[in-house]
Amino acid sequence: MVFNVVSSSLLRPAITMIQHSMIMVDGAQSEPTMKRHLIIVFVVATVLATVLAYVFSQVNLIPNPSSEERTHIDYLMKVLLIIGGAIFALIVTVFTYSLLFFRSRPGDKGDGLPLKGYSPLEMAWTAIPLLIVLVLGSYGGIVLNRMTSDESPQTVLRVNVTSARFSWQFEYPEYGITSFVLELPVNRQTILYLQSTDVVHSFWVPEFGPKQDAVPGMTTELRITPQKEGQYQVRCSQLCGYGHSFMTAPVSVVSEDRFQSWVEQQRRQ
Ligand SMILES: [Cu+2]
Repeated sequence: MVFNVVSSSLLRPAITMIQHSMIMVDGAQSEPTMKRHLIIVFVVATVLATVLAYVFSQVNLIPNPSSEERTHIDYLMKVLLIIGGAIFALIVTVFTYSLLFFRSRPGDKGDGLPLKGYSPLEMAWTAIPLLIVLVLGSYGGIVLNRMTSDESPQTVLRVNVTSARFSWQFEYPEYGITSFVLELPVNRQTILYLQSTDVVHSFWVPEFGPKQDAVPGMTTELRITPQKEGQYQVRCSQLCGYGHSFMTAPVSVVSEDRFQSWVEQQRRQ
């Protein structure tokens, strides 16, 4: 009910403006005035969309991107924000402008013109969103495909990750070592095989980007290609009990040489 009242009071001026623009197309009303309204709306919406696009392109929601996967996700996120910002700008401008210039005057109790049967408008508002969804969906699919495909088997590092309330353990099957520190060579794809011995946990290093759940009874995979040497931290990102917030483990991204000497050192222990 409340929604109906709000939406009809908001929608009516906007629909009136669209109707006026339709009449303009039909040539039945003063063209210059209507054209001017549409140009003003277009200019204001474009300026607002440009400002939002600039703000969104500068936004860094999670600091310090440090993996190839994170770069793809951040880029996708910015494209989504910029397109969403343009749609937001258009809607807000049309609504605000309509409320200012096309609101009903005191004493005006009449209805607006009916919109039914205006095919070009209906086709446009079906086709444009469909196109946007298809393009963004395909782009999302391409990013997902990149993030889930393997690089050459010779270069890939495989690590078995075992999560348990409230710790992480990392096993390197190729080297026969197990560690409580996740040591990773820089610029090399690592495939993490995640398992849980009790409840659902989730592997997340914010700087690396994607998360993946560790589910009891199955093995899930996560691919990470670290791009910056440094110290990071795995956090569990599924609430898993009273010690959830302490369920962290150190991550160290090092050069290939230092990784090899770490492996040697671990083997000797
Ligand atoms: Cu957990």
